[in-house]
Amino acid sequence: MVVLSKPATQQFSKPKTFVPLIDLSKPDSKTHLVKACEEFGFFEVINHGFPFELIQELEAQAFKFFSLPLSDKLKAGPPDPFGYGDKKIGPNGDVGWVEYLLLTTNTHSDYQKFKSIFGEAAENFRCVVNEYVSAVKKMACEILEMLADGLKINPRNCFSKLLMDEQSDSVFRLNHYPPCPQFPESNGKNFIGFGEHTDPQIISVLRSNNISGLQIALKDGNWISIPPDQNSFFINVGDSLQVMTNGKFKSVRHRVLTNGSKSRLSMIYFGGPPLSEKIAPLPSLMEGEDSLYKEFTWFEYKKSAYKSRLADNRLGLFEKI
Ligand code: GA4
Repeated sequence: MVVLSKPATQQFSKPKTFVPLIDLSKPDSKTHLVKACEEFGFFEVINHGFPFELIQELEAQAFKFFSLPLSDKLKAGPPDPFGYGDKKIGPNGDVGWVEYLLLTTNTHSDYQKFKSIFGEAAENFRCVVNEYVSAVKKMACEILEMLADGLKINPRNCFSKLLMDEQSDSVFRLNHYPPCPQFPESNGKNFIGFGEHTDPQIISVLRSNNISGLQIALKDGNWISIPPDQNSFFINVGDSLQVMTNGKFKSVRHRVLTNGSKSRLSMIYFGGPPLSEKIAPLPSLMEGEDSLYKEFTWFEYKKSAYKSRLADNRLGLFEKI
């Protein structure tokens, strides 16, 4: 009998860019992860083992949804807080050249909205989303555990347990940036697809098709463009992780610019804690330091975030003076 050996997992390497590129298959990646969170609050990961078929499947479903007539898509809205949204972002007057689906990760309260337009296919759409979300949550938890190792914190699930909790208040988002016509008032500059902001949660895991647009702000306030890569995932430190590390990790300000001719599609998992969770620096990271932040629960932070404008410095309200 011939026993066929499994093909070795394909390894990828990429030319170096400005943004930290972390190969998750390397034994020293935890040190690089910590450094990236301290310096940028942002990094790109490769060799993550995420099933590519799942990405393709979800991308196909998402494009199918976004290519429906607007009148149909609006039936799946408004995003209050889950459902379809067009141009309006959040409840306080922010707008962008984007349409999106905001989805829950652990309940199915958005299901009825899709049933009305997708009919039987709603079931399949939700199944693909659920599979993607459980795989991306697994990756987010592995990264958070590597970060805990890199910071030498015990137990290593101190961050990941918040995402694993049944009550975890996580969100999943599909963003579609249609090609944006050049408006005379834009003076040749790109329009804003999604305005600058930080993410309130613990960690965000983004994957996009090969279309550029994502930018992050450096500590000096300069914006840099992140070259897209459909095989990579891009990770953001969120406000809550900044607080839990007492400011050692930076919640990164980011935004998306539109493209004149091509559609950009991104899928983002925002890993959040349960609503009742106290968000405070981990004692083992304080080493005699005082907390830089007032005490608050995720519920309180979220409530305050939803009163803010996208570009606001939301954490500012919770900093000790
Ligand atoms: C930013 C991160 C996530 O996309 C999001 C966004 C939310 C929304 O689009 O409804 C918010 C924004 C995000 C932060 C401030 C508030 C809330 C829009 C807005 C103006 C889903 C989230 O959790 O916070």
